[in-house]
Amino acid sequence: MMNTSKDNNISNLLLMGWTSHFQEQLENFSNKDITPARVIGVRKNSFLVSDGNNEWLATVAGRLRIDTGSMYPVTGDWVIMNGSVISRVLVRRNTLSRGASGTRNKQDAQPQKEQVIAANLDTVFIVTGLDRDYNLRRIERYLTLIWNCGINPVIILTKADLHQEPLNFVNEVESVAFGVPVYLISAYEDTCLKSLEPYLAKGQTTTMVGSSGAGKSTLLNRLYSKEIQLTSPISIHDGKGKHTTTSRHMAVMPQGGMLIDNPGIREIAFWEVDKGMGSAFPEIEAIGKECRFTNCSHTHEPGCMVLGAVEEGKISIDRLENFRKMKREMEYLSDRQHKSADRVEKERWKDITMQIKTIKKRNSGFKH
Ligand SMILES: Nc1nc2c(ncn2[C@@H]2O[C@H](COP(=O)(O)OP(=O)(O)OP(=O)(O)O)[C@@H](O)[C@H]2O)c(=O)[nH]1
Ligand SMILES: [Mg+2]
Ligand SMILES: [Zn+2]
Repeated sequence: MMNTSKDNNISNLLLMGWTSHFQEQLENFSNKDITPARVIGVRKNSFLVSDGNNEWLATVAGRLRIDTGSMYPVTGDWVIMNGSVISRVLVRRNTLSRGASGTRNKQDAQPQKEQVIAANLDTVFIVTGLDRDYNLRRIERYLTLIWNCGINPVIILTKADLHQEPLNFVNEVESVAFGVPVYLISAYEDTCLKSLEPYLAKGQTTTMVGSSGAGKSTLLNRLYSKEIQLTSPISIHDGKGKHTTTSRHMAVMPQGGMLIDNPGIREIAFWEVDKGMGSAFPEIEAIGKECRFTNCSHTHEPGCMVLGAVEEGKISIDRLENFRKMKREMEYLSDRQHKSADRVEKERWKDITMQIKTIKKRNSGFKH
């Protein structure tokens, strides 16, 4: 059979991560002559899209802009194009989401809005520099965030060249990572970069999260073998990055897959509440099942097995404190999400009651 241009297009899409999940959504379109594309960059209201053959700039249809819900296109989204206008965002496989910063109010310590960092991901690299950026508790937070979103985390410890014995960090991180792969790399010395290649293979989409200055863009450049992203030194005063990367950009890598660079994250606020805690703190959850009280908060209760494990040195108190803090945040979020679901239900009943009233009125009018 001849290779038609349509077949060519599909094979290009497959390389970019197109799957049956997206193909099936096309079956619902009556017009069969449609162009799917992937959002590979977002800057305010302009989007860079690619069909694997060409890249072009796009805007969104007015309808999508009004409906500012979570279906506004983000980097990694698969969309339906109408020339240079995005007319539809296809249902996502997953999203890496967090609570948007700056959306808390006084009464509420938790964020009010979701921020989707990227969509349709296979892996998230947690990039940590082995300088002042290194922080076990922050790694635990990232793990919880990513597990909550149902995506696979991978931990990358970079700047290994700064230390004589960088393996000590790996051992420490592995003790809180519970089977999550940990890679020790140096973007300066190209150490172990080859071991990251499976995450960049054809059809794979990976995104990077981490603080500003962690070394995300430097890593992308090294893996790409070309300086495609700007980088800049961290401040000598506080060791923090300068927020060099300001937009989300997806690079189609020479290895065949896609790697998304992100701006440094200042604050890891949760949005999704799912299995994250259980996956990030499996030993606390397991020991916690043996506590005397089923809803034990592992703070002061008699017969608390978790506190016992801390006493015996099996669990560090810092780790337990981080667990408790996150648990409180999750409970609060889930509580609020249930409350708002209740509110929606109440409003629905209000509507129905109104409709019944109108019908009754109309009917009584007929009698006269
Ligand atoms: N010693 C050492 N320095 C590194 C390494 N990787 C990155 N750096 C340096 O760390 C600094 C910050 O790197 P960037 O890649 O700009 O960091 P980023 O994570 O992209 O930061 P933002 O874009 O601000 O979020 C730069 O000066 C890099 O040269 C490494 O492997 N070893
Ligand atoms: Mg950067
Ligand atoms: Zn307990």
